[in-house]
Amino acid sequence: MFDRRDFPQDFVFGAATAAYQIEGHRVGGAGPTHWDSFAATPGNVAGAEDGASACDHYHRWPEDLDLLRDGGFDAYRFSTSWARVMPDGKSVNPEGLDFYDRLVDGILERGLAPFLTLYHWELPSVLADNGGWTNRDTTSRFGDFTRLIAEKLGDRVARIATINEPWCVSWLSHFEGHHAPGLRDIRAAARSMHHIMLAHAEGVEALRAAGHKGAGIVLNFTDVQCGDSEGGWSEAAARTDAIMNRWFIESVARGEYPAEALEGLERHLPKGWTGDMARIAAPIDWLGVNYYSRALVTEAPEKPWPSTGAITGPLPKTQMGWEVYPRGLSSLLNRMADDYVGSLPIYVTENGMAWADEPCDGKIEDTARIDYVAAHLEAVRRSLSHGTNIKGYFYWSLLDNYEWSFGYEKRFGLIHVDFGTLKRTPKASWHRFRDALSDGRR
Ligand code: IFM
Repeated sequence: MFDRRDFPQDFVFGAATAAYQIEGHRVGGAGPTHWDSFAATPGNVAGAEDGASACDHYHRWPEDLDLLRDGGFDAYRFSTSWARVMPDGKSVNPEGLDFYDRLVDGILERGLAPFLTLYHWELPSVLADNGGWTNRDTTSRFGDFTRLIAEKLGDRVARIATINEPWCVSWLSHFEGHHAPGLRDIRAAARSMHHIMLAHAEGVEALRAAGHKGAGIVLNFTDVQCGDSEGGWSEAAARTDAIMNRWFIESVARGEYPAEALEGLERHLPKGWTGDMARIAAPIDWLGVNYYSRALVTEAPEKPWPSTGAITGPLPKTQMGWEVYPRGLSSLLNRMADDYVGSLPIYVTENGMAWADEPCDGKIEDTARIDYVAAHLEAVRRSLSHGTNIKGYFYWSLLDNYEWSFGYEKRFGLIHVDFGTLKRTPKASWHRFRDALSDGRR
């Protein structure tokens, strides 16, 4: 079982959310996003559900922040919706900006540290109409958005991440078609993979220009393994690792894209891309690591590049069908430090599991989640003993919420949300965190 006292004094425990997944997008003058139209297209999202009402955090944020504070947490990771703040991608919606202003004050008033993510996927529709992340101009617009947020909130938010999970924004959304805009096109994928990293560069530059000293990025990593031979490595695994993991960390840490990914993507990249790499590799102040599971990859020579397939592993799975594999977290954290970022502070910015939680006599006994967290925190401890400079752990997610193309069925929260009444009920895992964090509070 986990306990705050088993971690360094300054180790931060938090929980994470994202704007579109919890706020309720139809209120407060927010503009349409590419997720609204993606969800309205039959077959894309379970039940064609969207983020229009979500958890109504827009109105209920004081109650949600109270639950975070009462759970003994130190920090809150949230995101700012671009389409709420700049509904047409250009002009400012003062109501949207004020919402985040009050939210940040509310976080601070409760003694929590705000960790802000600028882009967690709700691209304003007008920018999507112009090609979204396949269009270089979107990266400059992202710079404008960053400047606005930095100016309004930068004085009170010590850590600001530019992009959440660029692999999901680009490959998953433009090659695999699982997320908005739902494309399955290798050229669009390659361009968006480069432009999302360039947007990160624009974001860091805007933060620096505003004098901000806590710029970071949140990357999602999967422990890629060879599915054809246990414990082995293969070219298919190397290609997948290059596309899922190395593309993003190597561009930030070294200003390079891996050869195993360029072999299929280079011919589709925008002209002059190499000229952007030094900007992408500008120093950052911290790295966010999101981790959920491993991937078992097979060779699939019958398919076009990257000619890979996947197999389902034998380990116990979460409601998402993802294997529970805590060992992958320690090896990825150590890999980040050993191969890429050295002693740069690393935060586990997301880790958590979905489970089909339903209240029984007013209680939710999510012991599987408690075990999941304990095993992953143990993995973090192993990395700390290895010498990796991990400064915090954020559970995903504070609340059950809109799980993108899965709609509202997959429940990741420490707090159950009844999507009919919007009633919040803390699960046993929230109580477990409270016991672990409140004792020995600094
Ligand atoms: O819900 C998502 C989140 O928006 C980004 N990281 C993964 C989570 C679970 O799928």
